[in-house]
Formats: sequence, C-alpha cells, structure tokens
Amino acid sequence: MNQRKLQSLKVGIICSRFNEFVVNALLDGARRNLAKHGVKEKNIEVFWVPGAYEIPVMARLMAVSQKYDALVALGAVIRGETAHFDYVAGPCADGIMQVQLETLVPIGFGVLTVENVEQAAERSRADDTNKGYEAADVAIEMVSTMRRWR
Ligand code: INI
Repeated sequence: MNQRKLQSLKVGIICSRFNEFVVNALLDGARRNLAKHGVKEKNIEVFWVPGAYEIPVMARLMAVSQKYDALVALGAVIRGETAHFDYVAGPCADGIMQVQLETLVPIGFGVLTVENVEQAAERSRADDTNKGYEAADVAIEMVSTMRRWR
C-alpha cells in the first residue's frame, strides 16, 4: 500500500482492561507499528472493554459501523489467575474470527493466551516481538491483501 493510502487508513483498537498493565504494553506496541507505517494518530481510535470476553461484541459493533479499514484486538488472558481461562480465551478467539468472517473487516489478533505473568511480559516487551506490534502489522497487511483481491 502506498504512503498516501496508509496515512488515510482508519484503524480501531479494542483493548480489554483485565491485566491492564500487559494490555497497555500491547497498545504501545500496536501504536508503534501503526506510526511506523505512517497511519495518522487522528485516524486511530481506541475503545476499552472490561475483559477479553467482551472484545468480540465491541469488535462487531465497530466492524459493522464501516468506520474502520481494520481493527486490532488486544487483551491478556492468563491461565494462572483463573479457573475459567478456557471459557474466556476460546470464545474470545472464536468470536473475533466470527466477526472477521461475517464483516470482512480484518482484525489483528493481539490477545495473549498464556500460562503466567512471565509469559505475558515476554510477549509484551517494548520491541518488535510485542504481540500488539505484530497484530497491527498483520491488520495492515490484510487490508492491503484484501484490497488487491478486490
Ligand atoms: N478477562 C481477561 O481479559 N483476562 C483474564 O485473564 C481473565 N480472567 O482471569 O478471568 C478475564 N476474565 C474476565 C472476562 O473477560 C469477563 O470480563 C468477565 O467474565 C465478565 O463477562
């Protein structure tokens, strides 16, 4: 995608507040990647929801609004802290996939599903391995690929 198209790209980011310190680091990563691509700050909108379980419904609302070229979902589900890990992580991932398939708005999946806080920290470092950074990268690539197909 050329620079002018990237600058006008509208990106919505859904963040979940559970394990907020991790998600803030993922958000920093996503913003860094979007800035690297030249996406304008004013074209990025961030909405917070309580937990990863709530991400799909917000993502769907945003996707059907047709205000965004791409979405990025950021969250942290940590098994060590919950007995209902599987009831949160699975539906979150499945729900996000369902929104993508139904709306054809690409959604970068930056929801960590990890065993413990150490693994979460490892995946949210301030470098290019940050999963928020990667999810934003994938979202942009998918916009480009899907536009080329069209
Ligand atoms: N939500 C998360 O995003 N991460 C978690 O690790 C988590 N744990 O541990 O339970 C979590 N639970 C909350 C869930 O996402 C919903 O907000 C809640 O069940 C209310 O619907």
